[in-house]
Amino acid sequence: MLHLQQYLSESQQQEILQHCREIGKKSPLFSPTMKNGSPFNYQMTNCGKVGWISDQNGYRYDEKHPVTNKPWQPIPGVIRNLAKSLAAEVGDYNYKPETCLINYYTQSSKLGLHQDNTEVNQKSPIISISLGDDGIFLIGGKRRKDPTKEIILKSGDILILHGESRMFYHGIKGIIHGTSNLLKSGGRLNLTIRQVY
Ligand code: MD3
Ligand code: FE
Repeated sequence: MLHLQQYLSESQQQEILQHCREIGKKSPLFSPTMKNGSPFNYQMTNCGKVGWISDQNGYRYDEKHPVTNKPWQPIPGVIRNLAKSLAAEVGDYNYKPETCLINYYTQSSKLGLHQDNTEVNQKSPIISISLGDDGIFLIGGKRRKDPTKEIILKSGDILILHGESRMFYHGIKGIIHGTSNLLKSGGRLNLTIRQVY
């Protein structure tokens, strides 16, 4: 795992945020549910050929927004190019950014410890971009019971999950409200770019 702290400048963060707002107009944030119907306590949307969704039928990559039933918007060029150059940093010169999951966390949001295993391709790196309030990120190991450590993800930070760390258990314990003024109404946005296939 590579943690690039304060990697993005203020203006790069603003530019990516603006793209997220545009995406949100056509593909609004939604609250996914688990198989048992209980909602996740954060909201999400996607861009790219496919997007990660979860509902009564379980989780999967789908070509359409679950509420509007319209195709996702393309991944903005700046985000695609950034992801490609970051993947190259860890030795993947053939990276295809196929999807970008946009998660939005408010004060009470969290994301329990889990492994990312929906992707057909579980070898390509995952690129994460943090914007807004600090996130308290937990990272463990390959087994759920492995000890975890806390890492604070700040606005402009990048995480690259590659090699062994790609399959490590991880989650978001919470966010620290009021630690950034990038988002006018507070909260934290995380963009996760993946090559799914
Ligand atoms: C570590 N998102 O969407 S991003 C997820 O902040 C997810 O929204 C968190 O976990 C968020 O699945 C964490 C950083 C991240 C992404 C993928 C990983 C960390 C990871 C995959 C393996 C290990
Ligand atoms: Fe994850």
